[in-house]
Amino acid sequence: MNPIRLVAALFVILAALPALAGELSITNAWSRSTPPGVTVGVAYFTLKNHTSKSDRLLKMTTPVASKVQVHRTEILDGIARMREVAVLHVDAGQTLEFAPNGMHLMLMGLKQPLVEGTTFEIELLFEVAGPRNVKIAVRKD
Ligand SMILES: [Cu+2]
Repeated sequence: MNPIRLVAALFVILAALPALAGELSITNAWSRSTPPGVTVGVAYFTLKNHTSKSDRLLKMTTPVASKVQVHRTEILDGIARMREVAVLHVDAGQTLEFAPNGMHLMLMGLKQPLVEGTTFEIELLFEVAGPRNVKIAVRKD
């Protein structure tokens, strides 16, 4: 198969994926590189609950940090503050965007700098959908 046909075939397969009902998906996962000595990092992604059931995030772990939390950035009187979202709910059919200045995953106690061009994994455990292992691509800050 020539490369163009292969790409076209892959595209058809990828385009068909959202049609598979019942998926809780995490896409576009990325993080920022961190300078040496910095012990906190972030991760962003798009979380889509294509299932017919509401779900809840129970737990997150990653080899690169001692703790992962869901945070929300709020601007109050021109000052950005981060608050922990103690329990993250995602309704049936809901899409949640984790993005700069909004919701994000906060990686605390980084064990190593996050280096541009590398990837790391975060395992998210959902009450209904079960575990999701997400590969996070580190970009330049
Ligand atoms: Cu934060």
